[in-house]
Amino acid sequence: MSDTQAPTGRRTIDSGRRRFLMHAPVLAAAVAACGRSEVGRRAPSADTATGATRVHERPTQNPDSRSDTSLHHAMPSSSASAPGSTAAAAVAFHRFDPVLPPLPHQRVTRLHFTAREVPIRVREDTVVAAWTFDGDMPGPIVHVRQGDMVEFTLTNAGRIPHSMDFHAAQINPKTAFRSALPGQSVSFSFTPKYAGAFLYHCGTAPVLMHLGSGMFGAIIVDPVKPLRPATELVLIQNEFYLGPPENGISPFAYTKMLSELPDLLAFNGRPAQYQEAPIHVPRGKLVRFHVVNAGPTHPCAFHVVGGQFETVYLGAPPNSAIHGVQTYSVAAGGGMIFEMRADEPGEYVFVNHSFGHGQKGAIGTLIVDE
Ligand SMILES: [Cu+2]
Repeated sequence: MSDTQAPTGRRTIDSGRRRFLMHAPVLAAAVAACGRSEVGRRAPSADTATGATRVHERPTQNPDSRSDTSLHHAMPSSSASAPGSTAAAAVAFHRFDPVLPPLPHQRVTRLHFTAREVPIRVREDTVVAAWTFDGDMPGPIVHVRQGDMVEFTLTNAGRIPHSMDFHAAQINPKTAFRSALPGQSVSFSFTPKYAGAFLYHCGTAPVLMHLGSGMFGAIIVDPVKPLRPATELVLIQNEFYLGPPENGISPFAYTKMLSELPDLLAFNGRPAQYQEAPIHVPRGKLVRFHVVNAGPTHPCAFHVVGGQFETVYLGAPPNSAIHGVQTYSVAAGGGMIFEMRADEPGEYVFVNHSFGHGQKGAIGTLIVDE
């Protein structure tokens, strides 16, 4: 992240560049599908000096966001692959830190994310061709305060269009959530009106493909009056739909996404990573889970074995709280806040209690220390 601001402005589609991209067959299909609405729905004008086809920005339109409601998109069977020369063996595993970062001191948070397509090792034997914000899946955890301003810029360093959709924003999506073409940037600002745990994701068509390929993360919005002190964790569930590996790297598979039978699930992008390396919390102290479900399709029935939730905030805290809860389902595209404490030390497994999905990786261990 940085506070660099990139300008937005007129977008140019260079037909020569597009022809060049078409030489990579898998990528070409993704480019064609993702860029189709960009080209087909805007009136291009010929630039007689360069021969390029220029498309003028129309800030009141965002054809890409139609994918949220449209039903039919011709898509390739797999996503754009990572570069063929990238050896899967060189991609190292790293655990995703689940700890909520501290609130910034300033009242304006400036974020600059970069959209990139990179391979990520999600477990010892699996490297995926991810589409990412800032090179990881999930993207950076954002922590802000209700009523404070967020100034956001997305720069697209990828090879196909990408965009950003913050569920913490109330804003005209046709302008703010429009796609940035490769090499270009989009900027917008918003002020979160409600506290809560919110999803962010790429909204470029088809959203299923972009969200399902790794372009998601969480923005945690604190209420104006802080909640009780707690150990605060962020868990973002997602599903994996993978095609056969190419050069040891598994592409995401759009047709599998449509079939809704995931190969794997995970909290924070790596199946069962917190069983391999558990999360430690102190005995008798409050633990607050910010559970966000990136989906793209299935709910997350969040449960802690051996625990009960003192409080679950169904909507913006501190209101809409329910108490004494065993399991509560977080919808795809949703987020909820769960609070518990354990008085006995031990190993408490947290899980998606839709157990087929827990078994596929939506599971981890909380160790309550002496
Ligand atoms: Cu995208």
